[in-house]
Amino acid sequence: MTPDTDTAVTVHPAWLPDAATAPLRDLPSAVLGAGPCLETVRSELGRAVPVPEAALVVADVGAVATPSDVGLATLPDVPAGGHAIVRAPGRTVVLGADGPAALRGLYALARSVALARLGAPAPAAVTVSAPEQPLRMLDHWDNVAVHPVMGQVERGYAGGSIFYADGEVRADLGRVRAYARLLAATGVEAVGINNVNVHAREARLLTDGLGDVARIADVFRAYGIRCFLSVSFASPRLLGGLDTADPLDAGVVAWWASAADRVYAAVPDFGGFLVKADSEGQPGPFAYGRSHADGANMLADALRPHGGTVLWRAFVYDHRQDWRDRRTDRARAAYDHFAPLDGTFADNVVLQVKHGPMDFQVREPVSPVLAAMPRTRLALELQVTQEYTGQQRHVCYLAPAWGAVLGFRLDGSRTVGSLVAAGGGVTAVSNVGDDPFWTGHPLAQANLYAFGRLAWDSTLRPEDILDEWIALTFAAASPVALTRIRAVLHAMMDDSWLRYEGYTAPLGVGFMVTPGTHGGPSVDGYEYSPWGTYHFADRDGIGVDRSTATGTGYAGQYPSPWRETYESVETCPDELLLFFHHVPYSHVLASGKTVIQHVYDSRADAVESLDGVEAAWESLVDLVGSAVPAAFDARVRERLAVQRESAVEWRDQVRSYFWRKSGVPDASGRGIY
Ligand code: GCW
Repeated sequence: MTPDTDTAVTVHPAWLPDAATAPLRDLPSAVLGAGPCLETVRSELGRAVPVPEAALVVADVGAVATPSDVGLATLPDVPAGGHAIVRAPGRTVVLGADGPAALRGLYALARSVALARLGAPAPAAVTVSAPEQPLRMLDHWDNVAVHPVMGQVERGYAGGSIFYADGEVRADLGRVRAYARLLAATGVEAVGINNVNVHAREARLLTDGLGDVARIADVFRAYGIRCFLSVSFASPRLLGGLDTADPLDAGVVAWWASAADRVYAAVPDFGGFLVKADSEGQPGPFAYGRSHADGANMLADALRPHGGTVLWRAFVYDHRQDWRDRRTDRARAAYDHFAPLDGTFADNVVLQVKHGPMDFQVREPVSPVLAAMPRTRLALELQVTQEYTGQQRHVCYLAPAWGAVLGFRLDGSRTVGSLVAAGGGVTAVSNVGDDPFWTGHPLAQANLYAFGRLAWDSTLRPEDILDEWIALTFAAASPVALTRIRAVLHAMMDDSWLRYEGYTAPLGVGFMVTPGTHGGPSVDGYEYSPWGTYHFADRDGIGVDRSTATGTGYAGQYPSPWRETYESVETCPDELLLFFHHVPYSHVLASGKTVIQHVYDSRADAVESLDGVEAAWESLVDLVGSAVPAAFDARVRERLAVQRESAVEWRDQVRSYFWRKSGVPDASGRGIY
């Protein structure tokens, strides 16, 4: 299934190497249906034959009048947005609800063929699959022009942008095509192609850049993926020459309506606008005394005639707070701003809410906003790019963290996955750049893969998703090699998120990172800053009192039973203890250890557990080369060495900091400075 690319660019095939797709391409096949995705199916497959001779039939169910059209006796039900795969004697039939779904069904078949090599049980004669989340989107924080501080990809750890180079949209979109193909195979169906911090050059994508946006959208369309643009709320002033961006101003309303008309003239299936407003310095409705609903609904009106959607971000807080002020709590901000607006957003507005109340930390409680707005369409926002989770230098497989969020019963009964599936879906910040391995660390590809799969089905187990990724990525390995690679990658990756948590900020307190870059340890880096991210460590204790009784009241934003669970030091889960409470170092955790001894032990244990990781990868030396380029192996080794160095730094700084602060010796007697 080699796509007909127009590119000279060579990239790693990630989870779609030839070996993973050859078993299907080698079959005589028939494809029924029209449109760009069915054309992609045709380009993926080999020899075309009439249906009666075909061993593989792929069809858009809309193009199928009778079962015999696809060589079957009966047709299965095909769910909206999904596919059915029928394995009849001598023939496999993939039926998609539409063109994109047929294409995704083809990739699902490739996945199941690959999994069979890992010994997965044979699939049933008919398997049916439908997406759990309507919206399954990746956001790119890519700038067209290189930003003086943030570079080309804000929080990017994989090189430059795949979309933009030299201040323009790339002439060769071959890498974008290869990316679209990979995403389609995970189930992702939308992308935001520019940074939510919209600078001057990027704002113009909405106007004079539309021809280029259309070129990008053409590429994604062939893979069933819609494009969104991040827009500046100040566009009427920046681009339209108006003297206001007031959402209730008639001139502003008219400007946005005609801007939307022009976008849809260029990109008929355009997804809509993604907006970061009144957040970290981005313009918004507050400047005009208007609410977020006023702002979002005005944009929604402009998009409505075309079927477009506004994705409005809830990441709104005071980033100029006074660290001396203990009553202001950044964690409260999204709820305080948005919960009172429930029921006031237009029906084509989706409020995009970060998974935690702070900012993509390695451990946070689930955002209470997700339970507080039953009359608003909501999307969960995750971060695949590893801003606070190792920056694609550390191995940190995030599927367990995301699975825990999606499966969390936030109102005591419904999971987060089901709450957002009701009207929105799941979005995430992409970790991809123009790096030959896409993601900097080759093993970080698994996070990109896992995001799409969890958006499709949040009940998938992280270790099973990893199996899929391994079976596909290493499809060229011999069965013996594959078994060994699988064992080693599970050992390296299954617990890598917990390992990363183990040597970084403890017990949910968060941050402790180098200001600006957010990489590497700096325990007090943000302690006296205006960003609202404090741990409040002193000689006696640490943590943030967010209880209702004595703290900021954040715990009271949760529905029962969580408000009670988090309110009390006794019932608050250990892993979130310092997020919700300020406790003495002598506080005893459920594990029986004191907080301070836990801080000492976990940092040291987590670094010691890296020995296993490096040794395990090295044991694969003769095996991985059969399935991936030698450079893959070299890159993994290089990153493992960097991870160790960084993890040691984390361990030593955090342990030494708390020893110096508290004067409490480490009972284990391990090195401290
Ligand atoms: O995590 C923070 C990042 C910013 C980012 C912001 C956001 C795009 O440090 O770089 O800005 O979140 O989500 O808007």
